[in-house]
Amino acid sequence: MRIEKHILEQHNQSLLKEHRRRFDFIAAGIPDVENVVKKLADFQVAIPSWALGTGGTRFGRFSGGGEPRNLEEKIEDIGLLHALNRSSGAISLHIPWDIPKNAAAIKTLAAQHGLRFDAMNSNTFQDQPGQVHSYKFGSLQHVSKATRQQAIDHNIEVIRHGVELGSDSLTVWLSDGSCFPGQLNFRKAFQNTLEGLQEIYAALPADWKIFVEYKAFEPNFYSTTVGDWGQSLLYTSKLGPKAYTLVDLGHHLPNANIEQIVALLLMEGKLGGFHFNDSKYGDDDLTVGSIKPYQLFLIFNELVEGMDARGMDHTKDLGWMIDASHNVKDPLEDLLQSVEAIMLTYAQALIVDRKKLTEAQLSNDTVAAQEVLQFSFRSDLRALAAEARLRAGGALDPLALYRSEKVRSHLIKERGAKTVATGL
Ligand code: PSV
Ligand code: MN
Repeated sequence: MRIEKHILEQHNQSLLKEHRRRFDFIAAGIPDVENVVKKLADFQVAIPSWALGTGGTRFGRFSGGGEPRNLEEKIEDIGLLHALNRSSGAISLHIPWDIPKNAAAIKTLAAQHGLRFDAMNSNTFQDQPGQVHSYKFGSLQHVSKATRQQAIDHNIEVIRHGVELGSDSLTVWLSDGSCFPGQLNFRKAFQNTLEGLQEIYAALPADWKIFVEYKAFEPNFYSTTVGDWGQSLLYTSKLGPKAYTLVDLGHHLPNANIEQIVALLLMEGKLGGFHFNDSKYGDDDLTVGSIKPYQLFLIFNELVEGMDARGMDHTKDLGWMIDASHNVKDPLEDLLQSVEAIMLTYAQALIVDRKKLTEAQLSNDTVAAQEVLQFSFRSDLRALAAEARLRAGGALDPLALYRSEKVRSHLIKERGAKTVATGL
């Protein structure tokens, strides 16, 4: 489904006067507000192809209907999001959930929606029909060379698909690990995994990056072979300059100081990608910013400070992706909320008074440092994000327009109430 241009314009027109009032008010208090709005307009967050269906747990899955039935429909859904918010201009594929049958046609379709292909994701955490060797006891860490080789070959095949689509990075998330003490020799599991990653690394095209994603637990509940940022950094340091660590917000033990992890990885030039979500307990995959918005702000504060310290381009030097999938919301509404939460938090980090913060740090003025950060966090910057969208041709209130256009009902009519998108 597409939203007609005149409908979008009508929507914006109806909200314009109130928007102007809000924007002028907040803009008056922000030095260099134009620069902030431009950065917001340029910032794009990739949507994973598995987030367009309702997620499930082992206890059940409750589809809301109208889920995309194939890759073409997934692209159509992301194109719709992008038309509404102008900030979802990339798609991230999981192979084999979304193997493009005709890569050239898929690339053209995506381009028609203004989308490019972000990082490709391999999958060696599930067995696929007809697969020769099982990943029940791991993939790259496996004690059998044949299983490891199968996992290596799969990753190389994913790179090949990515090259055809114009992607330039591979994200490897391994569920490898163990469920019980004694099950694994930790050193051998690490070395097998490293050797496998080295073979995959060797197959990367010259301009590609590989992201090694870590996760504290699940599906393995005793040890994980890429379990934390230290282990990921060990692999990526040994692999070489094209290897980076990927931080997924949900992959830490409770209360981990993610902002400090981000700061140090950036300092080392080893932060490559980011997966956004939120959680209360573990890898809950809830909407980013819905549970711990202050933590998200502190992380963005380090991201902006750390990227600026290295002269990095916010828009393309890190891979930004949403990685969430839960059980109760309309996935498209959830993604609109997710992108909005990211934009607002990015904006808050952009307006932090760095000079004042440094002064406070250098004079050990803890109170002043907190005041600086919380001033930004408590600023309502929704009008800045809306202005960026407006200038980029998007909707002032994407969610309201999505609802008033009854997008989900149209999708159900078109695709059916019982469709199930590929993914978890
Ligand atoms: C694993 O929990 C993860 O975060 C990885 O990024 C996967 O690719 C994704 O979720 C989907 O399973
Ligand atoms: Mn992830």
